[in-house]
Amino acid sequence: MRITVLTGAGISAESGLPTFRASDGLWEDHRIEDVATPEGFARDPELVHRFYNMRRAAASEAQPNAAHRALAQLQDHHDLTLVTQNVDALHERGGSRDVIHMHGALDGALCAECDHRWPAPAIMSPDDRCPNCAAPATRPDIVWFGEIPYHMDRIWTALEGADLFVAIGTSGNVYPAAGFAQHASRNGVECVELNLQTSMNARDFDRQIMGPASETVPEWVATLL
Ligand code: BV8
Repeated sequence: MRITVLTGAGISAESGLPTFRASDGLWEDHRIEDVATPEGFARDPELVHRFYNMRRAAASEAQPNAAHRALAQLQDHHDLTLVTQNVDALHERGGSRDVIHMHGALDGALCAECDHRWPAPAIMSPDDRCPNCAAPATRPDIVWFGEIPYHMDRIWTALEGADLFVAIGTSGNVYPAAGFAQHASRNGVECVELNLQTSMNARDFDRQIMGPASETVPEWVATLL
């Protein structure tokens, strides 16, 4: 069976990584929409690097949970395309391969000047110079609000060609990810949502399975093995 899965912050919540909604979209009294933007970075690169340095440290300490591991098991038995909005590496550390990070990853660094990419150091600062062109223009390789998500062509194709689309632990607030269920549904794909609370786009799904991901994902995967 061809399955396309989209995960959000909810799948990493039980690994100790706070979701965006849990903090009411705030970080150190800044709206995340203000920090996670090119404008925010241009305005205060030190603040934005601090935001990602803190999240990179938290993500490297966190452990994958039963939900991450269950998706890795699913990949051994079905034609799975795993798309994540998350910037942590818990899917990979839980055993998943070929994970599509549509919003980038904390482990990646990018040069805003020459587009060079390299593994991010634990701590990044505005003074760092690009290892390729030496410009002081390094940034986390993260897709900010107002920027184009990565791998969209591959994602649209995976949504259209799936037998089943499943969204796990995402609030359906942010586009284009929030539109994936509608896109799949329009292509005749069955859509299921696994969530702790009802999402903004719940009506786009044929079915909801409510509960914590560490319970609902292994149970759902078990029905497919
Ligand atoms: C783009 C990286 C053009 C950064 C992120 C007005 C209307 C509509 C859209 C817009 C608009 N104005 C602007 C836009 C576009 C904008 C957007 O959607 N804004 C929103 C705020 C309205 N989008 C963009 O700018 C995107 N780019 O549109 O480009 C384009 C369009 C189409 C095609 C090509 C190009 C780029 C957005 C990317 C921003 N970067 N992340 C970082 O991490 O710092 S977004 C970030 O927030 C996440 O990646 C995720 O995408 C998003 C929401 O997070 P969730 O993962 O859903 O987490 P959340 O906290 O919201 O919810 C947690 C969920 O988990 C809840 O449902 C909860 O119930 C559940 N949960 C909690 N615990 C558990 C659980 N579930 C299970 N078990 C548990 N234990």
